[in-house]
Amino acid sequence: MDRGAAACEPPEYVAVPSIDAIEALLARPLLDLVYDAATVHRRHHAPDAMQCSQLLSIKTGGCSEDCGYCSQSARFKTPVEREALLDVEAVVANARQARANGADRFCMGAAWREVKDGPEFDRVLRMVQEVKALGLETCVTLGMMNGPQARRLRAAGLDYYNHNLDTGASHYDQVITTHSLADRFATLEHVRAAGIHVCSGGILGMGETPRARAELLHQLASLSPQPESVPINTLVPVAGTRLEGATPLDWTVVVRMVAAARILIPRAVIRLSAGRTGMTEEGQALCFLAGANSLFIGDELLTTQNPSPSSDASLLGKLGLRAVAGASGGDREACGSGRCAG
Ligand code: SAM
Ligand code: DTB
Ligand code: SF4
Repeated sequence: MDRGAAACEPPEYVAVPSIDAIEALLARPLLDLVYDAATVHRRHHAPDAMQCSQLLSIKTGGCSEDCGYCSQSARFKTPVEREALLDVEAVVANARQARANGADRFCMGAAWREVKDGPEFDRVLRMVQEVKALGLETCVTLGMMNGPQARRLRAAGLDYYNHNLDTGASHYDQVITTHSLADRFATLEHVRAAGIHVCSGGILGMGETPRARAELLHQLASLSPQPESVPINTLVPVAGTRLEGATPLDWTVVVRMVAAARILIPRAVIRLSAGRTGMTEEGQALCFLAGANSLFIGDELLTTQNPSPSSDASLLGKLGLRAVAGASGGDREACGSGRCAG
């Protein structure tokens, strides 16, 4: 990245850089990269603020798709059993507990290829309405959907839709063959057009090349407008899935991806998402310095383990981080030079 005048270092990109440039950004000396990401982070976000969401799997297992990482695909023999869509009351009780645990956003996930109109979708709409009425931000991840479905979710009070690009275009077909990257972009367009905030990110550690990681960041940063929320997941290997034996990543790869995401998508909330059980406190702290400002809290993600609430409370306490709604301290852009995209 070019260095600008001392008054506004590091400059932010005014246009999304090429994939080559992003690959070079990811390969910079780690501490230089983290330093620049931390500077960008502090320009746009309160550095002591951590947004906390809690997840619930509202419809588990039995999914038709072949996502190579997923415990919920019916194509793999995994420890996860197929279950029916939960009742609204059970979901609301879980959301109340999440609120008591300190979450300000409640994310509901369904092991569906796509949303289908009918009584089950109507039930999800009631879940969104009732969780919203608790004073929580609402998020769902239901697979692909069309425009009218997105508009109904918005009308029910949905704040965020999570739909990940998962990996770079050159690696995508090695991970998923039953729906395409183009399908994913189409769903994100429906989300955006309905006025729902976009939550989209990916998974590291699926055997992808550094080039594919740069492609993923390029794809995410090129969404226009950029996503409000970017989850960076590390593969949680699940027995029976195609990727159960994937080579574990070095922790520095995660830090680099968080830092580059922060630089390329400066206003987004960057979520250090699945995979924290495999990270040290020190590794997570470096991710927070590099710009990660959102976490999932609670013992479980959808079907796999997350760090315990007490260990997370201890970590945030040690680092002087506070759980806050939204996590952004507002746009802290101070540079008036016009060189910075802001
Ligand atoms: N079926 C919907 C879909 O695929 O969009 C929603 C649920 S799906 C489980 C949500 C996201 O969780 C996936 O897109 C993927 O990025 C992430 N995920 C699933 N299994 C994972 C794993 N084992 N490790 C890391 N991330 C995972
Ligand atoms: C996201 O990017 N990560 C979350 C959420 N969006 C839905 C899901 C992580 C799932 C990890 C594997 C599991 O628990 O099944
Ligand atoms: Fe898992 Fe979602 Fe893929 Fe289904 S579509 S296999 S739930 S990631």
